Amino acid sequence: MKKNWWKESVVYQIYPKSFNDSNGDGIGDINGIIEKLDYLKELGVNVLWISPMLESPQDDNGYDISDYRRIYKDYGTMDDYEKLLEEAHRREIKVLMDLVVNHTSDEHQWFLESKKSKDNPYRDYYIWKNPVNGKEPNNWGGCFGGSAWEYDDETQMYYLHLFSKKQPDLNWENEKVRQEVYDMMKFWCDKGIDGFRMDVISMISKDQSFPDGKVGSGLYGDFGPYCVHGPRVHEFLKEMNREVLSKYDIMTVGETSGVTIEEAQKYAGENSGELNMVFQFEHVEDASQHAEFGKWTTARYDFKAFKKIMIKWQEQLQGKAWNSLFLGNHDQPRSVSRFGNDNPAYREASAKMLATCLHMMQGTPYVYQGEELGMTNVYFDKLEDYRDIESIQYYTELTDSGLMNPDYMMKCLMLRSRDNARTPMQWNDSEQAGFTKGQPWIKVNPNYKEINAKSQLADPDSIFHYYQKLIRIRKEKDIVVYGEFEPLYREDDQIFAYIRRLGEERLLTVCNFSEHPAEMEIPEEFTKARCLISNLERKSFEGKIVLKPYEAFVLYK
Ligand code: TEU
Ligand code: CA
Repeated sequence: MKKNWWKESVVYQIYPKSFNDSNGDGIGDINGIIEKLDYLKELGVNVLWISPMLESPQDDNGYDISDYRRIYKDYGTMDDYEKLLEEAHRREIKVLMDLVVNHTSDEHQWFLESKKSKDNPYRDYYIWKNPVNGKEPNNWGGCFGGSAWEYDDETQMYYLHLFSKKQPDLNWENEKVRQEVYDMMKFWCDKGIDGFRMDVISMISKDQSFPDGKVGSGLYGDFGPYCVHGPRVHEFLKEMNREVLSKYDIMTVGETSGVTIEEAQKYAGENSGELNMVFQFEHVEDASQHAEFGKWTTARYDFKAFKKIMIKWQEQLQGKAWNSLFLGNHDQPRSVSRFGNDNPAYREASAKMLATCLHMMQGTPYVYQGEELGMTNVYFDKLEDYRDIESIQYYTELTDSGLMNPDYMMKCLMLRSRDNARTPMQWNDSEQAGFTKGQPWIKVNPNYKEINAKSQLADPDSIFHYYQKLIRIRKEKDIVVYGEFEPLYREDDQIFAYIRRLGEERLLTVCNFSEHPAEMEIPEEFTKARCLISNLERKSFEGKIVLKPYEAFVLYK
């Protein structure tokens, strides 16, 4: 397998609004990130993916960009950003920019022009359609609830927005749009960034017939079959690769929800000439596929289905494409609350177990801010505590329409809202968890007195230090990066175990995903193997053993 620096990296995702506030206005900022670079260096990560920091009205916390060449004022200045790049690079840490080019903000100059008149030079930068029988051009619903079309009085036409109405979709059919995007990407590469995480890049090409979608349990039709992995998406990405990506030594990861194994190979196959890797979402969407209202369910994840999906991606991309490994991000609930157990009795053990399972697989691991501390869901039980546009709009739509009972919907938000991942980083046990000297834009999780970076840095057995060790093992051992993957106990309903092989070397990872003891037998191949890491200080690794709840370890030979 070809060696690449991005295969050997560990990425840390920063959600800048919630990471560290340096000036007391309650909003994280660039100087706040710079202050914490030594912390990140100590953890051992070598790539940062920072969620969008460009000028934006913040309708979707920066995923609505109004100027691609200007830093959002509350985050700092271009000088601050350049200093961040310099300070990160000085510590051998690379920086990925979040590229949001499926849509812009409706306050972007292009859109302000576009909506002025039908013959404005920017008109075709966006997707405008005439009303059909006085109504929306088709029945598509947006990702945040409501119709995907918004009527504009000025020219009496509708524009498409797959996300909020303040996020109009760019028209990638227009060559000028593509050229603008490529020029902007070059601008940032020339500034010295080290790559891109590409927001909903799988949705940039739309079926130009714009047909109605299937209506499920909600009020609107599904645009999926016509906009996700649309007709020209691979053509566009190959063009982007030729024009920009291939000219720099950068890393690219596409956010491609709905991606299948086959599609992933097109986007990120070893020789696809598109991207280095993609995020797949099957393992975090599984419960939703069976629920009536998509992600809005209180159902807990199904371990066996989860394991099956993870194994499938390991086995089927092997030697063909590269995996992105993640259990959480700014759109997902906290991983320890979701896949582990955030009850104080099990939180530490299960957070370490999840990290073990993920970091020893083949692929590039992503750590979402606070995950290295075992930060948990916040479980806000009042709508006014929520800030996320998706949570607020869906709550309103589903309860106003009578489709869902308000108490039940609140329970769904508590488990599934994106805000669970967006409460401030817990730095220490002082007021507001040390995140800000002012009032934070979103409430701090009340458990910050027990869960915070300061106490974990002081404790050699903390989750933080466990992550540090896992990252070190990956750096020291090629087998963790390049070894072949082989699952064990496929059908077991508590244990996730697998072997990695590289030349004569062998690695065994064993994880108990349940809160009950689990029996297993160590494969003979691993007799007298050495333990590299163990979350519950196990001493014996021979023959039949009984794993404790949430126990995990890694053997090496
Ligand atoms: O998310 C894309 C995406 O598919 C989301 O709709 C996701 O399914 C949802 O958040 C799950 O609840 C990206 C960004 O990661 C997200 O933060 C943005 O809101 C979105 O694009 C629009 O830019
Ligand atoms: Ca600030």
